[in-house]
Amino acid sequence: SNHSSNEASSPKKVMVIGGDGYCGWATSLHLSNKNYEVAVVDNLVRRSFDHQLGLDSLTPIASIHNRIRRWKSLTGKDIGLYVGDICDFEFLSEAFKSFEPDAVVHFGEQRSAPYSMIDRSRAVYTQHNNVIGTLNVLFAIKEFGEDCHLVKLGTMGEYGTPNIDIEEGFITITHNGRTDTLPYPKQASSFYHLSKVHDSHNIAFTCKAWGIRATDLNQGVVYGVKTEETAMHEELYNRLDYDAVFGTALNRFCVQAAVGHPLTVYGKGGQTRGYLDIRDTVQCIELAIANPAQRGEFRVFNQFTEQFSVNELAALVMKAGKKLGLDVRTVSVPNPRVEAEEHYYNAKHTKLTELGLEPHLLSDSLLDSLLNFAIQYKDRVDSKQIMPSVSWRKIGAKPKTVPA
Ligand code: NAD
Ligand code: USQ
Repeated sequence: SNHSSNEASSPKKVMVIGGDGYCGWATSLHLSNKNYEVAVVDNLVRRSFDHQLGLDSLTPIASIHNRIRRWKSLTGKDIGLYVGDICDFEFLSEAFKSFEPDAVVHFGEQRSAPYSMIDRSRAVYTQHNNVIGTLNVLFAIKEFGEDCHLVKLGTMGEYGTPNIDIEEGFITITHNGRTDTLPYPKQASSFYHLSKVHDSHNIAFTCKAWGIRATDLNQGVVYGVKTEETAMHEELYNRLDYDAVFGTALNRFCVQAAVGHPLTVYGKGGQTRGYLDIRDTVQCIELAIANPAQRGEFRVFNQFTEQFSVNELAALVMKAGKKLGLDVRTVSVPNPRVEAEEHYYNAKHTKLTELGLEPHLLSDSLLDSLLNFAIQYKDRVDSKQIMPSVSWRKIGAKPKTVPA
């Protein structure tokens, strides 16, 4: 088949691995809405982590089958579905040969840092699932679709918090009178974040060795729940995690504010990260697909729109909560992680803007709507899931079989 990127007649086929997850579901609908031909590949393991740990999304979510049926009935558009594990190469090969993607967006990993730090078996699972899954995707592209563009979700956490500016993937260094542009140093701080570093190395190598075309998206922390497409119907609603294992900072703070739980600032709260609205996640993926990397090119984009410290986020949520009549307080929780709590942070993020990203910046109105959403569903909140229980220092080889 013809994979040329400027073919106007037939729509581009995009395989979304991890398409049942938080970022992946929103992206699948967005691309389908934009007339890409979409197929979701997912083994639904994220839903089984909920069962394993006794967690649930704030929002009730429909099964992947009902999600796809509802989308078809509302828009007339088909989304393909391949349920299976990408660590199973035979399954992945069949999906590749049957769908023949022009681009693969790979979200399908274990993405929680705390989950990867529960015990040895979760650490090993995370690195096996993520590293082997990505290797299999690279082999599938080489075997079945050499021209296919890999759009891989990485993380800003690959860089850690160095005391110099963070560049987009590469840094030019002059050493002993010679100059080279080299991969930016990686200092990840969980077995999860490290899995992304290992992925980046494997992808960079196969771009060089086999001529794979790849974009590594070093995404910051995502917040928000609604996109244009997921808001169309309750059965299209996205998941929203607020628990201490899968919930991320700003989403957690909004849910905490809604139920009157003090905002859980870990340690000193000076931890600064890049953040973006989920509506910008879907936009960034679309931009990366529409402007593919060249054959043999390993491209790195830093995918976030603004940086905030945890204290700044807490202050913003307190202020927005006050407007809605909520009494929001903050509590300093002993930091369960090992990370710098006061540090320099200045990360470049210009490449996606140059491709046309129009960011939805964090504003009062967004916070109002996220808070109102959390208030609407607050009866579903299990307050026992809010305080952190996974310790970076106490992780051991002994399996944790009982939820903490
Ligand atoms: P998620 O857990 O909600 O979704 C991941 C999906 O991948 C799940 O549906 C899961 O079932 C599936 N999956 C996992 N392993 C698989 C396998 N071996 N085979 C098939 N499917 C598999 O996570 P998310 O929040 O949507 O994150 C998606 C990606 O974006 C991840 O790679 C994550 O590291 C990255 N990311 C997320 C954030 C964030 O704030 N959520 C920030 C930066 C980067
Ligand atoms: N934090 C708090 N209180 C909380 C939750 C978090 O102070 O209640 C702090 C953490 O200690 C950390 C920061 O907030 O310093 C961010 O933590 P997070 O849980 O929001 O995000 P993180 O663990 O980094 O992971 C999330 C996603 C992951 C993605 C990453 C992007 O789960 O998949 O890779 O964001 S980044 O942070 O840029 O590496």
